[in-house]
Amino acid sequence: MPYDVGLKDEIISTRDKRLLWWREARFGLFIHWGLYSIAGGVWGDEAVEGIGEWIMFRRMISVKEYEGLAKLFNPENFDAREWARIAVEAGVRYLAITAKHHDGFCLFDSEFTDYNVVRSTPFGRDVIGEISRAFRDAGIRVGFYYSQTIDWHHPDGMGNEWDYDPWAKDFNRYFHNYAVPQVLELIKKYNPDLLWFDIYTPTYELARELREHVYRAKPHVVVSGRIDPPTKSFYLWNQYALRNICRVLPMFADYIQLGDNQIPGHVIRCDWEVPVTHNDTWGWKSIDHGWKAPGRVIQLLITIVSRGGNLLLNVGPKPDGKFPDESVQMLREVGSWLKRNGESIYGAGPAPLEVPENSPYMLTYRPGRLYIHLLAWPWHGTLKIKGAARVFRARDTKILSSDHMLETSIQGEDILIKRLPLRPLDRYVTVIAVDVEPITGANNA
Ligand code: JFZ
Repeated sequence: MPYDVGLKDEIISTRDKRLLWWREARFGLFIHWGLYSIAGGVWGDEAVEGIGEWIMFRRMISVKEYEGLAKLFNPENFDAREWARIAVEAGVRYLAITAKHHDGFCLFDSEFTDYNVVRSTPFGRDVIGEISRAFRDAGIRVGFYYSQTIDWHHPDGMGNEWDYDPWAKDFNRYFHNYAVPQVLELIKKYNPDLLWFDIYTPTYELARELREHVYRAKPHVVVSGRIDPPTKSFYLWNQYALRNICRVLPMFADYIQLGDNQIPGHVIRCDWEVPVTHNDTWGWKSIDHGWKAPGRVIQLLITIVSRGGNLLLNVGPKPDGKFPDESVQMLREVGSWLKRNGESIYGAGPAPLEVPENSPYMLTYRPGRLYIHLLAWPWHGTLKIKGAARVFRARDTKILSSDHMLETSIQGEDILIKRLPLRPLDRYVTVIAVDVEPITGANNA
């Protein structure tokens, strides 16, 4: 069916306006919570390998048996306002929470299935509704993760061939009569700022149809990269293609979604985001203790923003509704660093300057100000920013979090930062802010 060229042009021409808040935000909170959180990576007293939310698939648990978890969903410690308070303290600017993951269980009161938190659990409360209100009241943009293709519960969804006969499946019926109506239901009921689709839409036509439905329902909702058809993955996993990814992606989305925990080794000068786990699973696993230290998360945030992207950092709440203590502590530390240095992250992006391999610093930039993030301390008191004098004239220079003024000078094509204190001023990453004037016509990015 020929597509509506006018609508395509309108969707693409309004993308920049839609992304204004998202480009400023830079740091989002991902939450994976559902029936898999009750299993916690264990089934039949046996630890199950891999990411926790895939337990139904890994053990090919029957729909009937897995549905039994719904009877156990009663998170007595769940408090959406507590989650929102932790998120504010962490300095996140937007949220993406699993409204429906691949297991098909809905954390919202859907009229299209009783397999949801309100109608099928002793808890009986509309989690997505409570979360949406609490986070919006806290000033955080609200987004929903929605699995539009894989659905191990629905007979026509993709991915469950152990309960259902693949010959009998009708995916188009699933997509048109269930997935798209549920997405529109989420928009109508909860008014999200972002829809985070996963893991792809099978064909160009279906991806285009879903994009058009969403745009018509709410033009300014931001749509993540995994609405795009599966060919998008070919570009993600080829290093040469990744360098040129802005030529082809996003297709129907508003920004590119890299692979899970995929940190590019170079700047990508268009809109992209990477989802990152705190440990090694998205959904809670009681046996996964591989927590990233706060300093590691801060360095990941700096790396991602310095290469042009957004960090979507995940928390997998426990079955009782509490965030893991390790996640609360990490988020508190990241938030305290952002309170001191957030100007170098929020609304910042890559500098018009290549950073040599293995540099002891990373750069972010906004017009008029260059931010130097020190990964290793220059103990001799002087720091060389390679090639910077080709691009900028340096003016006032200071330690961002303390206003401690520093001196600069030019050495060939480099800018030298001098009179650095004898030891790092920040327990994680000290940031230097350099007021700069671009040298017209110069850019060696
Ligand atoms: C998907 C989900 O299957 C997973 O459970 C989790 O929600 C994660 C955030 O998203 O996993 C993916 C999807 C896409 C890629 C990798 C893992 N990819 O494109 O490389």
